[in-house]
Amino acid sequence: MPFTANRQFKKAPRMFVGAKDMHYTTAEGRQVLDGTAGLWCVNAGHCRPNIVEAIQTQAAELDYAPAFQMGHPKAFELANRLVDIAPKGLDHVLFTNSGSESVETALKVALAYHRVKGDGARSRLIGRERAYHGVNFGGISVGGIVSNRKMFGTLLTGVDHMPHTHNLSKNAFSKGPPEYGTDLADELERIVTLHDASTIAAVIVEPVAGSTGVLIPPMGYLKRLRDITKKHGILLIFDEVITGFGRLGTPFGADYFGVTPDIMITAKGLTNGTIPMGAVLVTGEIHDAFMNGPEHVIEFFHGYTYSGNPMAAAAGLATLETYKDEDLLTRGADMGDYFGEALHSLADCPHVIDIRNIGLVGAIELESITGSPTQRAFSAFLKAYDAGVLIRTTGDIIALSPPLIVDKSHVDTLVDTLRTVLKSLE
Ligand code: PXG
Repeated sequence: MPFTANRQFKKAPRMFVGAKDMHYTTAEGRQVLDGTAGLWCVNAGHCRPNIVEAIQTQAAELDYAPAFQMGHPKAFELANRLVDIAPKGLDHVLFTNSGSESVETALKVALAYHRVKGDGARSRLIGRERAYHGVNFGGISVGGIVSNRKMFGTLLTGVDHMPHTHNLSKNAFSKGPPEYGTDLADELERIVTLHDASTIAAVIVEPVAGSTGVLIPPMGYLKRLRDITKKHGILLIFDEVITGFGRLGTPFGADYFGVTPDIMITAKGLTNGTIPMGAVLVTGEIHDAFMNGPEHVIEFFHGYTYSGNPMAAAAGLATLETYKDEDLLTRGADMGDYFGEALHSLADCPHVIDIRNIGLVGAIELESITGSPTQRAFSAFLKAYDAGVLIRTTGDIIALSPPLIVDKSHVDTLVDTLRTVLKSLE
């Protein structure tokens, strides 16, 4: 099983057999409130009729069309609908089947872009500590999670990392972006000075680091990264696998922070978690740089058997329509305020050393049990599940990211359950 304590799970399996809107049904027939939108992907809630129907209809109409040298209309339609909601300037799309593949695709686009422009010496990639960019080789190379990297050899060469921005001593219990740490963006200048800008292809960051525990960037930090990258001709890549599709109360993290990257990585919420799909959006300038040479020659040697798969495209179209019909891409702004306040009411619970929130994402950081990191939060996860609420934990951090259809009564249930759970922890 992926990222699971296999032996523990198999001794006491936790199985879901059904889902509807905000709830899962367990194999035992219990209802469990989804506090995590599956794995940050079911933004419109579960088994939404329009999405279900679109997938069923597509399965019967056109199951598969070759992705290479052939096409089908829904992939183009979905690309256009994505561009409609994306930050201005990101107007071309490459489809993938996951966040990890989107990351690899984005990194390859960045390297190839400089090369087709005659600037092939720009081959270095800059990531960040505590970043999660999926599990493939490029992603773990620019990523910054030690346990995801240390078993797998030397990874990509020519990669450097900026420091992460998490600082409990200065920023604990911040609401929204914390005040301290904007200057950490200047570490990029130091890295540029070390390697020389002419060797650096791209910088990749999550606008808000999700899976390492909701690390919210300091005010002005991303703007400064944008300024530095622009100044040095370095591409800025936003990995919006989690922050995309309304999670922060804006369509994308780029909108929330008012910073537009050159390349934007998405997945998860693109199809509401139903059919695996990711998308990488690039600027017209990047796209156009590849459009030279004889017309019968492939411009970019990359792609997957299932790129733009008809079932996934149909699911994506129905998902974006649902987001639009229900204003879900901006619903997190108002609901996020209620959610954030409710979450911060847990500040006086035992073991809590930080609570942070942005849009419909929140985290509760717990003090680790000495000599046994992760145990306290994992215990909270199991207790919450028994009490009918699904949360995620990473290290000793509880992460929350309910579907964007969440209402106040769900937030109340989530927070009340967590209060009881936190008070019962050793
Ligand atoms: N980038 C980011 C920012 C992600 O969060 C990926 C890439 C990889 O996506 P795929 O589709 O290849 O898994 C992710 C995935 C968690 C959790 O609970 C987070 C992810 C996946 C599973 C669990 O924090 N993020």
